[in-house]
Amino acid sequence: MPNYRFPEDFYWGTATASFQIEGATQEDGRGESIWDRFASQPGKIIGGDTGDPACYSYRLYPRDIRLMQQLGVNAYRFSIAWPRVIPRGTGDVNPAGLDYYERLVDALLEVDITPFVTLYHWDLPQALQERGGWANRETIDAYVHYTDIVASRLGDRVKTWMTHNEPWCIAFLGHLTGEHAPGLQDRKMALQVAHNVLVSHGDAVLVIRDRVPDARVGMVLNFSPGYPATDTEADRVATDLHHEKFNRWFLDPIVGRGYPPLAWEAYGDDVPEVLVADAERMAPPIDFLGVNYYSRQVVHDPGSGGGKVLYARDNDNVTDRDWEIYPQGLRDLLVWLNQDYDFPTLYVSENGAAYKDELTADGRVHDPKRVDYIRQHLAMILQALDEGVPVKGYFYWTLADNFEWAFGTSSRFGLAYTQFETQERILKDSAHWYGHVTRANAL
Ligand code: IFM
Repeated sequence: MPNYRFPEDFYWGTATASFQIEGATQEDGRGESIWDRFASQPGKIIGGDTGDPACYSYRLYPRDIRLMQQLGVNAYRFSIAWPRVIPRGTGDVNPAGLDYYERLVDALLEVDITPFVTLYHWDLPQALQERGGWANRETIDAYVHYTDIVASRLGDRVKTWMTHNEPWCIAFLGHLTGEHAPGLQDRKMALQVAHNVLVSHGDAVLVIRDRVPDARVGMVLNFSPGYPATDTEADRVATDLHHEKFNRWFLDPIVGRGYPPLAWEAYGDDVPEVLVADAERMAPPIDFLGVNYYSRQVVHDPGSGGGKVLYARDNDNVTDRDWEIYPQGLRDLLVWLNQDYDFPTLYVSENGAAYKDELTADGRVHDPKRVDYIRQHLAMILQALDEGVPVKGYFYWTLADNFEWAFGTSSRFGLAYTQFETQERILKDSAHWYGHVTRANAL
C-alpha cells in the first residue's frame, strides 16, 4: 500500500519575502534598499512595477494571517527587511521596524502558526551598496550586527532561523547577469559576493546560537539538478560541471568541504579571494537545510571544446515562466542530499508555479495546473520520505501573488490571487485544495 500520509510533526507552510510583499517602502523610517533603487530604473521591471504597494503586508499582515488560517498551515516562512530595522545598514536602529516584526510574530503565534524567519532575502540597504555591497567584506560585519539585533529582539519567540535565501541568486542574478539588484555584470565580483555571503552565513549562525540557545538554524539554497541530454561522455562532464557550479558551489563550503574542484578550475582567475580562516568560518554545524526546488536542467555539451553548456527542455511541459515541470527532480535531489550529506532535517522551503491566473465571472480563480504541480511534487516528497529522507516541512511559494522581482506583478505564483488595486486576496482553487491536504496531513 503506498503511503499517502505525512509525518505527524510535518510543517505545512507558505513562503514570502519582505520586499515582495510588504510595500510601505517609505513608511515608519524604513531605509532605501537596493531593490528600491533598482526598480526605480526604467526598463528593469516588467510593467514598471516597484515594491509599492506589493501586497501592502506591512499594514495588511492580519489579512495574510487570515489566509494562512484558511489554508490550514502551521508554519509561515517570511523574511525581515534589513533596511526597515537598520535603515542605513549600520548605525541607528529603527524601533518601528523591529516593532513591526514583533507584531507579526505575535500575531502568528497567537493562532499557532510557527514563524520561520529568513534574515536576508535580497533587500540590502542601499547605503551598504554604495560602499561596495556584498563584494565588500565590511558587509559581512554589518550583516552579523543586524542579525544580532533581530535575534536579540525576536529570539524569545522565533526559534527557526534561516540566514540567507538563495545565495546563487544574490551572486549571479545580482552581479553577473544583472537581472536583479544591484544590476551589475562582473563574474569575478559575483564569485566574491557568493563567498562573502557564505562567510556571513557562518558568522550569523554563531551569533544566533549565542543569543537564542534553543534556536534551530539553517540556510536556504536553490537547487536545480542536472541531467545529461544524451548518454555521452561530453554531456556527462558538462552535467557534472553544472552540478558543481549551481548546486555544490554553495553547499559544499557550508558543510566544510570547500569549493568543488571542477568549478573552481573552470572559473580560472575569477575565483574569489579566500582568507585562511574562511573555510572554517563558513561551516559551523547547522540544524537543517532549506531546499528550494522549481525545476531541473537538461545539460548538453555540443562539443565546442569550451565546455559550453546548453539547457534543453520539453516545451510542452513548462509553467508560465518557461520552467520545465519535473517533479522527479525533487525526489532525486532530496535523496542525493540525504545520501551525500548529513543534514538532520531538510525542509522544502520553496516550491511553486506561476500561471496566467484569471479571476472569472464566478468570482473564483481556477488553476488546475497549479494543483497538479503541487500534487506531483508532494508525491515525490512522500516517496523521498519512504526512502528515509528526513523531510520535515513543505512551504509553497507563495502565499499570495506578489512582486516577483524583474517580472513585477506580472508573474503570479500565489495560492491567493492578489487584486493589486484593491488589495483584495481571493483564494484560488489550489488554495482550497492545499487546505484539504494540510488538514488531512495526507495526499
Ligand atoms: O519569488 C522567488 C523567491 O523570491 C525566491 N525563489 C524563487 C521565487 C520564484 O521566482
